[in-house]
Amino acid sequence: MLKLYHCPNARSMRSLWLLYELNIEFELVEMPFDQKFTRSPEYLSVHPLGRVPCLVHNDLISTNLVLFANIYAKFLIKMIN
Ligand SMILES: N[C@@H](CCC(=O)N[C@@H](CS)C(=O)NCC(=O)O)C(=O)O
Repeated sequence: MLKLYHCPNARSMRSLWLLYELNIEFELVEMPFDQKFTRSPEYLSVHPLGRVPCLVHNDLISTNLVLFANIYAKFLIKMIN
């Protein structure tokens, strides 16, 4: 299943909105918008720059909102249909 790492009040809100709009099933990992969390060793092992959004699907990790919005969403729609 897809997993979205998100912080409230960050640009990852757009990824969250997109997944809800597309009605895609995903697991939400929400953390405070605070470097104690975004730069924790645990999160840096997922996203080495410690940024959100981060979308994980199997071995594919998407860390760029623009890429995600323009390309990955289309890929996901095709994959799901
Ligand atoms: N290139 C990334 C940039 C992501 C980014 O800078 N996110 C900010 C939130 S808006 C972030 O994660 N900041 C947390 C930090 O720097 O600790 C994208 O377009 O998605």
